[in-house]
Amino acid sequence: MISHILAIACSCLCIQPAAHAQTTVPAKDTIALQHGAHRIGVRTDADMARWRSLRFGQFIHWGVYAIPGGEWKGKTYNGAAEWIRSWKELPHEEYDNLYRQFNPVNFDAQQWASQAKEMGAKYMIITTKHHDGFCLWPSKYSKYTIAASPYKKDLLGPMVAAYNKAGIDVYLYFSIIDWSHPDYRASLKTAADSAANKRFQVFVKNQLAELLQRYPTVKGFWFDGTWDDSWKRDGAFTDELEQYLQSIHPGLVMGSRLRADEKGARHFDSNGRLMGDYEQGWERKLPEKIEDVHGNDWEAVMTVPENQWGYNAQWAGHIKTANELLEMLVKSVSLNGNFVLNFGPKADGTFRTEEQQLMTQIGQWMKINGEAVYNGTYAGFEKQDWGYYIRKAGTDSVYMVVFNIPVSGSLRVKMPAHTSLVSVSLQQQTLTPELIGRNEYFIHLSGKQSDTPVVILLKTTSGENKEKGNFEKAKT
Ligand code: FHN
Repeated sequence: MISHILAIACSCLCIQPAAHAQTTVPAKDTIALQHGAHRIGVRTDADMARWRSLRFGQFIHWGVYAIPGGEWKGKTYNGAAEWIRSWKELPHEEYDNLYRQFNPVNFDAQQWASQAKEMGAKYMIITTKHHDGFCLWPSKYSKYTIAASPYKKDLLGPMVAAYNKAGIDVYLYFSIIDWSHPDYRASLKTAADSAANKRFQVFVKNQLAELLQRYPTVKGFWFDGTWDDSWKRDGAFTDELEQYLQSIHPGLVMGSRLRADEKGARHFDSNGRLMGDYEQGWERKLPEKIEDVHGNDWEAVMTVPENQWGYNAQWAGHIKTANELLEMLVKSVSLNGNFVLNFGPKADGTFRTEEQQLMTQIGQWMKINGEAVYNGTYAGFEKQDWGYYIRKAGTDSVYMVVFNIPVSGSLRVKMPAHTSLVSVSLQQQTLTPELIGRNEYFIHLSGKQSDTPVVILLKTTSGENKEKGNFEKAKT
């Protein structure tokens, strides 16, 4: 066990057995596990507190798959663009030689970082290598890297430096699936497979240590592809790996996609307890209510189209708008989660116009209203149809982020027990709430329609409401 990640159960919220939204919650531990969760409740150290306060991240999927961009010889691939190598229409030898054309001459790390900053992102996650195995850094453990491309230069170094300079933390996405590596096995059927898998584990460990050594300012890893049977079978290895990475870079933040327990359970161990620092299963979906997250830290990752992460020249289906994405961000924060929005740059290192526009639109709102998002937490107020409440962590300030203004223009606010309302404001302008029930108000927004979410600040205080009113409970 790692002492600094051992957090003593701090409240009844923390000691509830963790459970994935789709699994049943066991009442108590029943199975003796050596490689299950090593912590009860959330991590309470400064590194984790920082991750939790950032709330909004940018995901970047970038690699040689940006060259075909979801198309090959006039045909369109139906899946996610970064999976195109698995399509029978594109022979492996051809895909595996695309790196010879990967030359992102227009890549400008400063520009990437400044547009992420403009959008309001406080952290970013970059695909150091995706399932195809192509490394964006010149790894000494692989020949299939940026060093072998016409571009030749390391992409990660300048990226990490530029984002850090812009005040943005960097996390490294790393795929355990590696289609390029001769020892990679999805499942282990023979003794030879097992031997190859052992060698592959050493390779993975070496590459991860190399990344930490090359880019020491990174804050954590974002693992992917850990659903393979070969990975799930060796819970002891995944546990040792997590501890090894923590030992060389104390404080790293790593989600629940890294480990399996000795019975092959992922995300949550066989007793239903979260393994890793936060729940990493919220991909292209969000929880509905606070109970769904069981007191755990969590993060959602989201695509702009339905399921495209890498660059796809032909975005199809519904394309999310800035307001939809802002609603997802706000909803996540209101439920104690982080929200990470994905972008898939082109092979030349530039971003498509639609993504640039989204970053600008989101950024315009964040510039004015970001204070409601950063360091935001669940507010403990009864949810209303107009939108979401977010509490600034550890304070009496609660933001109402309004996405649906009712036709009446009146927003219902029910104060939680033993909490009273001190003041209401909308961008420095004081609003006068109308008491309509016991500790229940209308905030009138008549005439204040808006194209973007409206943020109202409630200052509250603990204690009973002195403004009693004359309300009598109906006898029924
Ligand atoms: O297969 C990948 C997919 O391409 C993408 O990288 C996403 C990002 O979370 N992860 C995997 C699917 O879960």
